[in-house]
Amino acid sequence: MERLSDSTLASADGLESRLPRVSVKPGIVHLGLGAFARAHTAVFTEDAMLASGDFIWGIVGVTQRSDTVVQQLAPQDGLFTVAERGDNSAPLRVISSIVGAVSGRDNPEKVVEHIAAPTTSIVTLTITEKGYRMDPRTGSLNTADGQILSDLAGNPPLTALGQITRGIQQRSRQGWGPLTVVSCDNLPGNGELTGRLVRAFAAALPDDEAAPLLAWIQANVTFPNTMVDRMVPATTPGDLAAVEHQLGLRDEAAVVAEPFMQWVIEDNFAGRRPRWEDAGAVFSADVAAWEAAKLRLLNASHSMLAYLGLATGKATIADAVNEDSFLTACERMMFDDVLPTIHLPAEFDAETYCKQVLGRFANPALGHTTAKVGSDGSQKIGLRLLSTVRENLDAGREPRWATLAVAAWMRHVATTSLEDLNDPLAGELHALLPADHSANAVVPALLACRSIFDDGLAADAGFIQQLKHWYSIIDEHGPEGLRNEILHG
Ligand code: CS2
Repeated sequence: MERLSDSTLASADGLESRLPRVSVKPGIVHLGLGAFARAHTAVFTEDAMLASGDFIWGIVGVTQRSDTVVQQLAPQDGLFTVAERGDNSAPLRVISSIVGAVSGRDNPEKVVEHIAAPTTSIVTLTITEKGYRMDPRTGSLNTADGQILSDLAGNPPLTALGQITRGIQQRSRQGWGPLTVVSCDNLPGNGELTGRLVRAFAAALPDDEAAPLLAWIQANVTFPNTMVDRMVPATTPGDLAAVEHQLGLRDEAAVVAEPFMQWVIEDNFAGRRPRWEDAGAVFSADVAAWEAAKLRLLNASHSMLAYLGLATGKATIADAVNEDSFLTACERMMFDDVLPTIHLPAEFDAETYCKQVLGRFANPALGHTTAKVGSDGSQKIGLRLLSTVRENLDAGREPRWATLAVAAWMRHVATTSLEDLNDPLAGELHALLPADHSANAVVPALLACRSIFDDGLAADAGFIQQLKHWYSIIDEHGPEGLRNEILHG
């Protein structure tokens, strides 16, 4: 079967590239060219270009650790399809906003050059939580990270933070214009955080480099906060075959996604930007509240379903949420534990939001696996669950449901082999695990992980007791016992 490309698409029936490809010029560098970026940022940017007729926002995408996506997109001239799954899905669509793809691992200097280029005004990033190389204890850059140290020493930068900061440095030396760095990851205050990490990287350079660079960043670079939302499972061989059947061409870079997508952005741009609002993005001054609500309601419930599902043999999030006790646990966490602790954005109807989120989880066509959502737990549970736990404990309340999710994560860590535990801290977590995998042994052992739990949480008697309770229910009483405890305990 022929590959999707500009020339094969032109001669195929039916689908076409909506953008006039020869007119599209690069204006954005995107770090982290995974499935989410292709199904979200690339689609919003294409729609903004189509709506405004301003074609200077082509995306140069950069892969981080593996060059697979570059290999997939290169023979396809950057084209790929988005296949929506579920009720109200739009027809299959070819996206053509990616005008170049670079392997950051193999060509870090090219990445720096692209960020420094005078035509680039924006860097967007979807590098996942672990890509930020943050020290969870300080909330700042982990300057003990070997890769960060190597980037600071002046080697071709392999971390996103190194690439961005070196790109800005080159820009400042060449006197090019301002730059806006737009984080699109699920982190509270993602823009502020990125700014803090970039400044920390710059400050750690030798004095004669640090001072002018920090001054230039202060005057020329902004870091708006954003909230992104779209569920994008990993593409399967079956998905690729279905796209091929429909398209009549082979697309190795196809992505599948739910029909829903949302982007809330703070209007804090240092220079020009695409008219993303014409593509449905919302500009808001209250992005931090949007992000907190999304992380602690949607992502926290997603993680809860993933670990409860993994404990009871449910392969997908839809399977997990179809278990009525797990649905109940999510609702109780949202209403009893989360909503009392967050400040909601104006015009945010919590009841409608939670209902819509749970409906989206139940999408039977999406195939979002519990294994995928459950990956990188060490990077996610602090932001999604432990903030809720901490704030309830501080207010004298018992966060029963958020604690269930944390206990289910602990059980997942304790019952998954080191090779199978998909987590950057897998080694550290396994080293902490005792030989005995009972609640009394595992809970204190994992609470000792200071990259996740602070001293206060690790010493809270009520939290420890509740964790042991839920852990032993999952561990000893099986799916029926768990169900009973959630519904009638
Ligand atoms: C998920 C998110 O994998 C995960 O951790 O919770 O990727 C989730 O699908 C998105 O944030 C939805 O916007």
